[in-house]
Amino acid sequence: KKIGIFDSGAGGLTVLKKLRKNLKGVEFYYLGDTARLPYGTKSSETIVNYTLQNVDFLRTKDIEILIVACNTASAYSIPHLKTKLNIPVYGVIKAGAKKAVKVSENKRIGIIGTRATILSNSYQDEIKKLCPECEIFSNPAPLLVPLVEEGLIEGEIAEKIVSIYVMPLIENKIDTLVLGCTHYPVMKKTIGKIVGEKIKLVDSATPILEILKKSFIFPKEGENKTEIYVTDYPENFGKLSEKFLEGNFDKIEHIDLQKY
Ligand code: DGN
Repeated sequence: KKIGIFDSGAGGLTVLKKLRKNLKGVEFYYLGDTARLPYGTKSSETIVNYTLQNVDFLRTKDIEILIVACNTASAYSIPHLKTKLNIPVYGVIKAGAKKAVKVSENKRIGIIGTRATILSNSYQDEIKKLCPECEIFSNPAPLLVPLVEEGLIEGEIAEKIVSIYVMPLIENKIDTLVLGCTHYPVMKKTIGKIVGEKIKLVDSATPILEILKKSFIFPKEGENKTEIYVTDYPENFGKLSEKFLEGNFDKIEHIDLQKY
């Protein structure tokens, strides 16, 4: 199977990591649109345009499944992608919302994400569809994306910033916190330290893996192949990828999306 995955930057690597660890015999094509990151502060039109261009590139790799490993792009682009493509398309929001409803016991769910994701109300709508009685508390946490892209994921500064974003949610007695941005799981240790053990963290990677396993038959054996493409300098991204993926990949290359 050939799976295409994209994010605005390194965040989607948290999804790629999970899939690489748990699936066999898959060719992964990852695109990080680093030249145009962040998406989380942009308008819905811009986010949709960027997404469609990213997908035009991934289609040149003959992908059979598309994973939108970016909550911001998932919030605005899934219907556009579904009409444009004749392959299965999975966004991280629906998957994450379903998981949050499943694990929450007190039905008080917190969400952090980029400003665009929170403003789109996508998580809120998906959760309400599945659980009308659920109470939802959300807070945009925009500074976490640059912290992750800079590798500043632990320590005093990271903890302070995480606290500012999650404290208001904790005060509302949530028992589940959705990490509604694929960058955030990289900071899971820090986030876990701030929220404490009682609050369950839901990220985008596990629900996507579960959906794929349910929907397709994957080979039981076979090496995976991973190619990474970025729209800006590959050097830094290569270093980040090694760190985030905890393993090597077959290639990393700069691409110019104008050509696709
Ligand atoms: N990783 C992206 C997400 O899940 O929303 C957003 C990162 C960004 O572009 N700000």
